[in-house]
Amino acid sequence: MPNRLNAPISRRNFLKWSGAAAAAATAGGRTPVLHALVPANEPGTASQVEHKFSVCGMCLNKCGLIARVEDGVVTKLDPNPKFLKSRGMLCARGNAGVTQLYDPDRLKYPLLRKGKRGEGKWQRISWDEALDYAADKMKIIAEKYSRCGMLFTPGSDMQSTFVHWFAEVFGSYNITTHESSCLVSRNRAYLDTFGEVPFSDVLHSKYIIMAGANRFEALITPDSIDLMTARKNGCKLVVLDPRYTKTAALADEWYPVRPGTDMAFFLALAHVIIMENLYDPQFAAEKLSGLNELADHVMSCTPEWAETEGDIPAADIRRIARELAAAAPAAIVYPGRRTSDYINSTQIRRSMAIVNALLGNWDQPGGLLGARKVGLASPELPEAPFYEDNPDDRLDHGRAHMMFEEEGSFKHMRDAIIEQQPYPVKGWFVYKYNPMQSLANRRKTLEMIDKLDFIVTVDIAMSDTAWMSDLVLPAPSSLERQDPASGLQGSSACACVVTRDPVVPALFESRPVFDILKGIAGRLDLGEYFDFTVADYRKQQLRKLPDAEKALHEDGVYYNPSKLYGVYEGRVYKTRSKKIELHNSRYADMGIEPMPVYQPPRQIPSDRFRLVIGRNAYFTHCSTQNNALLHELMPENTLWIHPKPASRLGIRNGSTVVVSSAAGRGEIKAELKPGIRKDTVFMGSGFGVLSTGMSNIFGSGACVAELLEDYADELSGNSAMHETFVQVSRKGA
Ligand SMILES: Nc1nc2c(c(=O)[nH]1)N[C@H]1C(S)=C(S)[C@@H](COP(=O)(O)OP(=O)(O)OC[C@H]3O[C@@H](n4cnc5c(=O)[nH]c(N)nc54)[C@H](O)[C@@H]3O)O[C@H]1N2
Ligand SMILES: Nc1nc2c(c(=O)[nH]1)N[C@H]1C(S)=C(S)[C@@H](COP(=O)(O)OP(=O)(O)OC[C@H]3O[C@@H](n4cnc5c(=O)[nH]c(N)nc54)[C@H](O)[C@@H]3O)O[C@H]1N2
Ligand code: SF4
Ligand SMILES: [Mo]
Repeated sequence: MPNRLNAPISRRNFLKWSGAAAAAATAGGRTPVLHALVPANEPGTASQVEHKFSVCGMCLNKCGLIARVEDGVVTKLDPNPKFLKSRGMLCARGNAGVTQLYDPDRLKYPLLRKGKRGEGKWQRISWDEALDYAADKMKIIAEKYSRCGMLFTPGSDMQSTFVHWFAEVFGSYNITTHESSCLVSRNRAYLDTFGEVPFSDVLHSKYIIMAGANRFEALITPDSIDLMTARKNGCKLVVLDPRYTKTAALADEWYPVRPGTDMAFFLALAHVIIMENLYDPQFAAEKLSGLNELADHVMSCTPEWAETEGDIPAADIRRIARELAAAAPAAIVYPGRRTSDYINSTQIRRSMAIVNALLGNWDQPGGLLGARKVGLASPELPEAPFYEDNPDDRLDHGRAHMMFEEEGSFKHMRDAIIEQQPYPVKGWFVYKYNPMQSLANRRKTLEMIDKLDFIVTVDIAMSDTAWMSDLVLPAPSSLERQDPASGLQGSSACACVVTRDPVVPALFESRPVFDILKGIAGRLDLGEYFDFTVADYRKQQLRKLPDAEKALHEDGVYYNPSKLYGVYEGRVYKTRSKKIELHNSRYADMGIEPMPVYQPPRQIPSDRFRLVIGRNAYFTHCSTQNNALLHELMPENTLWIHPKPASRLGIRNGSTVVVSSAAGRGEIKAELKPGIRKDTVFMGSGFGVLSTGMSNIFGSGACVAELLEDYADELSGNSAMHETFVQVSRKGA
């Protein structure tokens, strides 16, 4: 019998609400969870209402919020109007933060696996037992396989810095984050062109090309909101996407580009801009390196050629190039964020960066801006110990040409663990990360898990990764913990500092990862490296910002005023040539194409479709599908398919279809969408879960991580999740 995990909870105060919340959540009413949380006051007694600042933790944007706390219960979250990055917005997911806090499916106490991995048999244990167990296992692994025998994977979070610090003092450099399933190709491309990763001054832009990004559903503040304001102010928006997204729907022009061919479009834009002399010659002479080489390179990349590759009409490409150049420098090829899509994603994004370079938009209003200094100081921590018996390199070293040293690639790390080459890794510490759902090829993740002796997951819910672990530790949600300070950037909106203090005390037996790591460090004789509190750490971070504590207390955010444009006046770019590199000589030295060379994507076999992935506005990756409020908006995922091929296959709207790839198989309902290319299908993530601890969604939809093959970007090692071809058939056909 699977363990449902919503067994009685320990905090007496909470009992009077949680039972009602659980009933409401499973009944699936529209707002009863929130109503159920409001305590029933005795007639005539007024409730005590407090308002507390915090920062939303429902996704990575960290929007400022004000929590309304009534008699110790959070009843509503409102946006913090002084928080410029989100422009006074809290999205649907942000509002559903209350439901996350009081979710009956939350993990409540430490659990030790009893049966086989994935069988769902758990034993409740005490924190002392849990920390002893974790420390013992890690000690055995360090002794047997070296300290690098432990892998650490912190997710995107304000406390993740402590996981990095723990890995360092424990002595393992095998640490990867979500970044190698997310944005490392974009970062690589812009670092290797401009010397840094830019922000987009969307608000002041006059012309934006958005390719492979969906800002009105995949929310990035302030860009999503600024794009709306910019549009009202006359900014033109051109979207390239094989599907008709909400962003496409709100654009001036939408082109259902053939997936994987964007580089042809951007090389053609460069062709027109150079051949028609539409760039600023002074900017080019002063700031660009390799213009002649680029001119030769794009000579044959005509709009007519690009049309045959990407299905975007040549006349439109030529017109767009001219319009874009006329709007420059307040014109942007939007750099995007998730670029875990193709095996040549770094070079695709390089072609986009190169067009930005030709627009002369760097450091200009309405263009691309370099990062500003927020002013946080690095806390002074003791020097981490050095362990002589460690291997020379990270486990995934050398598996891609240009991986980031400190990040590596989780896809390659997983392969290396399966192969046990060049050395065995046997333990895994997972924090706020769910690769069983977010990493392509779930079967391979299971294969990796089979090779491991010990897995510990720290999460708020029984994610699929927790489900496969040996030890599961309950963490408080973002509203219940004290976090370090975090510096945020966001185009022209801000360079600011935020932090968190508990809005309500931590529920159940949950403990912040800082306390968990400190507890394990103490048991491993590494206690001296964790001889501080989160408050001490934060104080040190803020030591160079004398006004910050007061501002954080009074406004919930601290701004460090800094120059916005013209920051690069008199400065050199952080590249080898000290200029913007259209031609990258470092690449040439390494045997990598110094300029993006177009490679047509692999042909889709006639009986298959290309599977593409992406988000909608109410789910964060794979972590909010089970949230009672958001679950109502989309109770399961579907397969978007064009009506023409659907009719050929006898598939109707709502038919259950079988989707299969070289990696796996799934059953899912079809959603007929005229706004998707006929050769492409789309699937959202986070469903088809293995964990019965996700009570709202268990048994619903299909798992896209099961279907995706694990290709990788050759340069950055980023996951390449748009390279999978699938067969689709009506179930029972
Ligand atoms: N609501 C919500 N907002 C989020 C997140 C979330 O989970 N939920 N996550 C945050 C994070 S971590 C990230 S990285 C960002 C991601 O932000 P984005 O990168 O903007 O988001 P995606 O939804 O992955 O959008 C990729 C789009 O590319 C399209 N596409 C696929 N193949 C091609 C192609 O070959 N060419 C072109 N031109 N388009 C193609 C897909 O159809 C999809 O619409 O969103 C952030 N914001
Ligand atoms: N199919 C598919 N795969 C993708 C993507 C996609 O669009 N489609 N997008 C890719 C991208 S861009 C990214 S960034 C990655 C994201 O990949 P992940 O980081 O793995 O995704 P999340 O859903 O954010 O998973 C976070 C985990 O953190 C837990 N969690 C949430 N809040 C807290 C908290 O306060 N404390 C703790 N301890 N745990 C918490 C959640 O329960 C969940 O298990 O996925 C990548 N993979
Ligand atoms: S975009 Fe939405 S979910 Fe993300 S931090 Fe902001 S309010 Fe929260
Ligand atoms: Mo991401």
